Amino acid sequence: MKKKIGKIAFLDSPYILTEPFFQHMPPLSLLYLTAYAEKCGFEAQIYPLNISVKERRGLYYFGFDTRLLIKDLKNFMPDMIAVSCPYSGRWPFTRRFISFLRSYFPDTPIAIGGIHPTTFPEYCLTNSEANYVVIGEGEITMVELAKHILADKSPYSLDGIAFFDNGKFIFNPKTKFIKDLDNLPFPAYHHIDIEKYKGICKKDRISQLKGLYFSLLTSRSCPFQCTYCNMHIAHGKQWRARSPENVVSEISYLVNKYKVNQFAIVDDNFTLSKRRTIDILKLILKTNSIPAIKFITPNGLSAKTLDEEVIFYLKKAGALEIAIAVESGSDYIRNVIYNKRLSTEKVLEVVAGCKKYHLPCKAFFMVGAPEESEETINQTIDLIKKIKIPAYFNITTPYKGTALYDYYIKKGLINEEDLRQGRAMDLRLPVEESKDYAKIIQWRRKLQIFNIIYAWKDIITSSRWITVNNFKRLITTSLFPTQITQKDIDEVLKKYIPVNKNK
Ligand code: B12
Ligand code: SF4
Repeated sequence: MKKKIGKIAFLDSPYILTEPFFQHMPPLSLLYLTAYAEKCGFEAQIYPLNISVKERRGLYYFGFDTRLLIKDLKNFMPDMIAVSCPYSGRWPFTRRFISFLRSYFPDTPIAIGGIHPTTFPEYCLTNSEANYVVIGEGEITMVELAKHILADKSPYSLDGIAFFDNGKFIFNPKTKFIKDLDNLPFPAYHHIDIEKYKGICKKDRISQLKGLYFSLLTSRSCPFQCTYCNMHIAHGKQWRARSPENVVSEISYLVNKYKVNQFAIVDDNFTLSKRRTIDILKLILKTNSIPAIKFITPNGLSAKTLDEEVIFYLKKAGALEIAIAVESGSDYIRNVIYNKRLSTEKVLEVVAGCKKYHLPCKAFFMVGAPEESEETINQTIDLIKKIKIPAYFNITTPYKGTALYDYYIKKGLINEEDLRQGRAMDLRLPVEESKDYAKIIQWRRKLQIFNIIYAWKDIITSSRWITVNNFKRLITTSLFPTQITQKDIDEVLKKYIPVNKNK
């Protein structure tokens, strides 16, 4: 066997949530990074989270059995450790987790990546014991970084890197993105204990899919400019798409190798090109090596890219449910504040199309935009009454790198430090300091109650999938939401991520 050029350990980082929402598969980012590092001649190992514990007050902790993890890592003896921080709310955990790793591996270079370090590279480096931040899309930079370190060369000239060099902060923004995604290897599922995940998915069913499913990423980025979205800082402004043949060959590979025929399509904008979407769906239907598959789109499709023909093919090719991002019932909030460029008529048309083809559809909304008021909340209620589909409500979060962020900072509505520390991050983390917090929570609850009345009646009386547990979860999170406080975070960190400097 050809000798590997070095070893990289890719680790997820722990988190807490108010729902038992364990990751049903390791994050795609790590699966892609691992696969690419292997393709480039590295020995790579992926370490997904392996414990989930119900904490007090309805909080759930997802993390590592740390003793086992250290044992495994010591056996592997990586030349480099790479840790993911996939969203801001995880930062307090990622940071502590890095200190934990550092106490066992004092000299091993640690790189971090994901949207939060990408947004705040200098802060994340000065406030953790990591050595490098890989900015944005990470496959190529990560491999180049590891090669530089092994060759004892400074990564000074790499695209998309941040680090300190003798106290001087070096920051090279991300400017080059992978043009032809068909050249990437498929995610490294061969490193995953599939049986274990089958168990998790069986026990904890949160979507319409029954049992194990795989995530599929058929494209990266999105050309739209919603004012609350900062995905561009990781994946650039240009939409890059895999060919239908490449996507379908991945599906065929996964179905045949793992005997799993369920998928979650997690693109930023899967349906942007109508031609490509329909080509993928038709190809799925005519490929003999693929039996009937089922899929969902958990992070939302752009409603303005959908029409009856696309909905027809989505349903025909196996969509069990789609989600659409509506964000507000107020045209003003949706189009002026959020820049969605999506009319209420289009939302109604898409929902009607889904009803026509019996494709269950759910809607995502946000609450708490600048200029949100009783009036705009009532407009959202009016829309819920009309569409009568299940709706989910997140709190508007002005991530750095968005137009909304600039607005919030200018108006003094948010403190950048809260965002940096991963604190002001939707309802799941403490944002009680933010000025209109209590009002936003009240609005959200009002919307949730209307949603239960108007949408869930429709579901319960229809033949749609629903479980007692899911319904219980909806009622509990709507009427008695648990709020995570800083104290909860501190306690969980101490309890589950021990940091012992004398190791
Ligand atoms: C798919 C997705 C999900 C899926 C995840 C499915 C799965 N199996 O992984 C679901 C629907 C579950 C989800 C949930 C949430 N998500 Co989400 N999600 C996304 C989405 C659309 C794509 C992520 C993805 O897989 N991309 C594909 C991979 C290949 O790209 P990537 O993750 O960016 O990774 C690349 C680079 O970032 C980098 N990289 C990443 N990690 C690392 C680590 C190292 C060491 C290195 C070197 C590089 C590196 O290299 C990777 C490969 O190129 C992003 C938007 C986006 N495009 O980033 C939002 C996004 C990440 N999610 C977001 C949020 C807020 C959430 C939630 C917290 C929402 C909520 N309130 O519930 C939850 C968290 C739930 C949880 N338990 O983790 C935000 C984060 C914003 C922020 N600053 O925090 C994003 C950016 C969307 C947004 N703009 O609002 N999400
Ligand atoms: S459509 Fe989605 S991915 Fe595209 S800019 Fe808007 S929120 Fe971001």
